Amino acid sequence: MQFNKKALQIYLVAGTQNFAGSDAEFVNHIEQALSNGVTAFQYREKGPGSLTGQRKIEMGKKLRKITTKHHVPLIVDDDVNLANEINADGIHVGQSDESVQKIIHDNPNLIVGLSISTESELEYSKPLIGINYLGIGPIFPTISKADAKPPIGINGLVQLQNQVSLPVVAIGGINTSNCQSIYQASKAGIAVISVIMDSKNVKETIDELEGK
Ligand code: TZP
Ligand code: MG
Repeated sequence: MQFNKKALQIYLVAGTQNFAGSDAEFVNHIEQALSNGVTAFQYREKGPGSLTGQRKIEMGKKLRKITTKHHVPLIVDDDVNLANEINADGIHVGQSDESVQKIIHDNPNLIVGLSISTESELEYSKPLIGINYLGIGPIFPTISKADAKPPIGINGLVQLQNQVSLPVVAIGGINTSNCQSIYQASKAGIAVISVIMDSKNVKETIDELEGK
């Protein structure tokens, strides 16, 4: 799958569990983000309060419509069946998810992203062929992932990133106050949940993340 790394600049990750509001308000909030500068969207319906079954599929279809309308790639977290069912552009997997090499082999048309948090996870990823980008983090402490690994800091990001040639997106605890420190140290894009999902003014928040 051809992948433009510019999509990683401001990568929004979210599921309904990350939003205080109805399903319809969630879709509306995501659409605001898509129309104000978000460059990729990952549908990550996971953890307490998340949708399952048919409701997750229905939500995925709505998100497919709005991402297509705004020309933003749609990546599905850790659910290849859903990714195929809603005709998503990609799949994002973690270390413990279904064999990454099998996913790549079975889904040659999907963008594939892999999460990396440590040196040993990086070593695991090196022989894999066909990954399009790496998600590295958590960089800072996060409230959005219950089983997050310890934060690796900006030094950890740079150390891991220096060992790979794949495009990288940094994730975990990134907000409007600390994003500049990432841009100064690294060419990685940023992936965020709460700074956008909790924002009362999505346009202003994204402008700040863009350094405007
Ligand atoms: N993976 C590592 S940290 C994280 C994920 C999904 C959560 C990021 O959320 P936030 O609110 O931007 O810290
Ligand atoms: Mg996972």
